[in-house]
Amino acid sequence: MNKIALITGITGQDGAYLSELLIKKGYIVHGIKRRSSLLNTNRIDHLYKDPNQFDRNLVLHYGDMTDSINLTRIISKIQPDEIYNLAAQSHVKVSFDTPEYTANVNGLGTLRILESIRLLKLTNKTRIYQASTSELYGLAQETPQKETTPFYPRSPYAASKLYAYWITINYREAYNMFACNGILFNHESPFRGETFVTRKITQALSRIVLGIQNELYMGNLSSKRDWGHAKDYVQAMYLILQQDKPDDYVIATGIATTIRDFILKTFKKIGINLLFKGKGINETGMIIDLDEDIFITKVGELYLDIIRKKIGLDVIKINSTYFRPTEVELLLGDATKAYNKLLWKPHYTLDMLIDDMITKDLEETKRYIKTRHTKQY
Ligand code: NAP
Ligand code: F7E
Repeated sequence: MNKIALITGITGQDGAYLSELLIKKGYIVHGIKRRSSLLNTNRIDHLYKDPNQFDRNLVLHYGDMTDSINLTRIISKIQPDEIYNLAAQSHVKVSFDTPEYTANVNGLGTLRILESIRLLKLTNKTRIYQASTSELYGLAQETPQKETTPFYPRSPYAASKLYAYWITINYREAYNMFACNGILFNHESPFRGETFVTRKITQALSRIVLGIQNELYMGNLSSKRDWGHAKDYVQAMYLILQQDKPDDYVIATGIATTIRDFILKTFKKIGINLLFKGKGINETGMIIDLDEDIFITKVGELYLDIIRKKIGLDVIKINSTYFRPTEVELLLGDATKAYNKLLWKPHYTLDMLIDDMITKDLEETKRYIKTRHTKQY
């Protein structure tokens, strides 16, 4: 018998990688997708099969984390062995603009899933993974952060996830449910949403070197993040639900990098050297020189003239719109427990992650330019 998994947030970055992983492992994967005016299934289109086929291993259901009845109906119909609760309003900056909605989806949404399981008497059958986050550490009380580090949330997003974290533990203790928190540090990939900092940088880099963007406006360049690859992190989610006992785990690489250094590394990958000067809102990043051999190999000779003309120009600037009312300055994780108990270790280094993201963004931008010039309406 194939195991049955339900993934909320299946159309997101992690939902896509996790679906791929579980399907490879022989699962029938069900996903909850909210209604939108465009289809929005780009990240899972390669896994999707025509609903008229009988041997489907990926099934989508319309639903929403704010709709308890809908969630209960789907869970009742599917009777899942495992639920991965990944759906969330996941953008920290946006949570300051939509605090109530963020609390509803991320906090109460988690409660709705847990309560459905209880109501449907599936507590002995269904295991639950809750997508908890390093944002819980916020104003970090110790470094590196591990499972025992006290939390200090610094945004409506983090506060909503704090509720979700504790309600998951409460249902585990009160009703003996197999409910676990993965406290995942930042993880990125070519599938990362375009407004998160790493993807914003790799996408802007491709647009700048291919000649369709002049500058990249950024927020706080000094904060540090512990970045891994989403492909590695979904492996950890799966492992967390395969253990004998439910528990909570930090998942991280143990290396933190500033946003500024991420930008420097990213540009350097394709032969561009930047120099940062100035402070605060007046800080800028200028192209100071170019390794043409690397540029030709990574981007192509065709684009050399475009980048030559940008030497000596500021391509990175600051816009205070991207500052947050309260910032999380440093996140650095200690995943020793996961290394020891789950035997989980990341395969991707930061360099490999950046390579993967730049390669895909250059391909995508070149495709975009080509279709933009040839499309006829
Ligand atoms: P993501 O790309 O933003 O995906 C979020 C998913 O949730 C999308 O499928 C989104 O649907 C769905 N969603 C949002 N609101 C919903 C609602 N009201 N009802 C149903 N679905 C809804 O996030 P991610 O990076 O894959 O992260 C997955 C989870 O891990 C999130 O809970 C996030 O908070 C958490 N997390 C992420 C990281 C990280 O670094 N990536 C680290 C720690 C924890 P649409 O496609 O329609 O928007
Ligand atoms: O910001 C700084 C920003 O939006 C990282 C989510 O997946 O990971 C993510 O949350 C840092 C912050 O991710 C820009 O101020 C500077 O210090 O990529 P981010 P995040 O806030 O760490 C955690 C673990 C989650 O759980 C969340 O769901 O980068 N930064 N300039 C900027 N950030 C953005 N987005 N845009 C800028 O222009």
